[in-house]
Amino acid sequence: MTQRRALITGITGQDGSYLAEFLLQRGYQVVGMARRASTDPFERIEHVRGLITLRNADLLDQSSLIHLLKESRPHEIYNLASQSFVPTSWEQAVLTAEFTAVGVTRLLEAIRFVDPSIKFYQASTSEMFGKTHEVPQSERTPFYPRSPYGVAKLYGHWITVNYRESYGLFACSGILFNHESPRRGREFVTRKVTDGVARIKHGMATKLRLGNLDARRDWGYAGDYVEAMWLMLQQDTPDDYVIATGETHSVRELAELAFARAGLDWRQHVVEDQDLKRPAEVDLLQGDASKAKRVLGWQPKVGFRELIEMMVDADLKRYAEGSPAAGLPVER
Ligand code: NAP
Ligand code: F7E
Repeated sequence: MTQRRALITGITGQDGSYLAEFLLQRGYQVVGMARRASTDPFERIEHVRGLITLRNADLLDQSSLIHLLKESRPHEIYNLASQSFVPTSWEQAVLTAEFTAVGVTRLLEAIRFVDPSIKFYQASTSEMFGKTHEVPQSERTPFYPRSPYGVAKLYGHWITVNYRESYGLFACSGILFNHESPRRGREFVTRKVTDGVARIKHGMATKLRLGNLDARRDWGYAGDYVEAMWLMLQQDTPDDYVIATGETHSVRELAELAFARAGLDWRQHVVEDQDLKRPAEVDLLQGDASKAKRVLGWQPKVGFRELIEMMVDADLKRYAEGSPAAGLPVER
């Protein structure tokens, strides 16, 4: 049997690193697409770097994508690359649309041009639900995005559905709710909190500034969610699936739990900062993943408490070991 080949865009990101590990364990040949940078962005994939092939291409550059597909000839493509931080999408709205929205069309066009039998996974998001009045949210819930990021992702979702219906491509859209890990970027709230807890515990800071403490999210573990991406591409027919834990927690609960893990009282350290609040907020997300459970046989394994404690422990360890990356500034 021929060895399966997978191409991952966004290989240097959180999900890219977990998906690369997952596919390597299943015997895949993994090609990772990275954009050229003057500094080394490969910290998250250092441990598998010798086992994968890295190629330069950019979602902004159509011919680089066509060339990459011709050269690597993947059976499956996982499109994880995007500008993924919601606040940046207000500051760089047009660039976000270029990467996160039109970038998906560029990749789908490259598939059509090079090999329409390639199976395609699009990283869609619960941010597409935005201002929703239905709880929990499923594949049937109407979309109402609340940021340029959410709007761009909604385009990516619909163009994936459209290319499936127009050209018969095996194209799936995974509507994933927030998923986190010790490899999460430090600007996202879970990691910002667990990193902040570790700094405070190690005497490097006393306060942690946060925005909206009342926002509620359905937070799962990234390691569990990459399995769902793969399962979608192993079905007989392409479809779209919500991936979530079904539980929702507030940022306040997250802070309470994370500080308590380190023996600290969150109320003595957290400062609510109006400047960190968003122009338009997504107040409450809670997913209904019953379709994925029924059709894919997918189940989340790591619960909220276990996830946050895993992240706090990893950050405490990092600072205790004096890891150089531990000292990087937090952006927000
Ligand atoms: P992440 O850590 O921010 O990684 C994003 C990746 O995209 C990085 O590898 C980045 O490369 C790459 N990228 C950005 N612009 C690019 C471009 N123009 N060309 C090529 N690569 C580019 O994101 P993540 O948390 O792993 O999420 C993976 C995907 O799932 C994203 O599309 C995100 O929007 C989506 N998503 C995430 C969640 C979540 O909770 N994590 C939930 C739903 C959907 P550099 O290293 O060069 O910056
Ligand atoms: O914010 C609130 C903030 O930045 C979560 C991305 O992966 O998941 C992520 O998007 C909530 C929001 O994630 C701070 O207002 C309070 O309500 O961790 P976040 P996000 O915006 O939900 C989705 C599914 C994606 O697709 C995205 O790519 O936390 N919050 N205080 C804060 N958020 C941040 N970042 N920083 C704060 O200080």
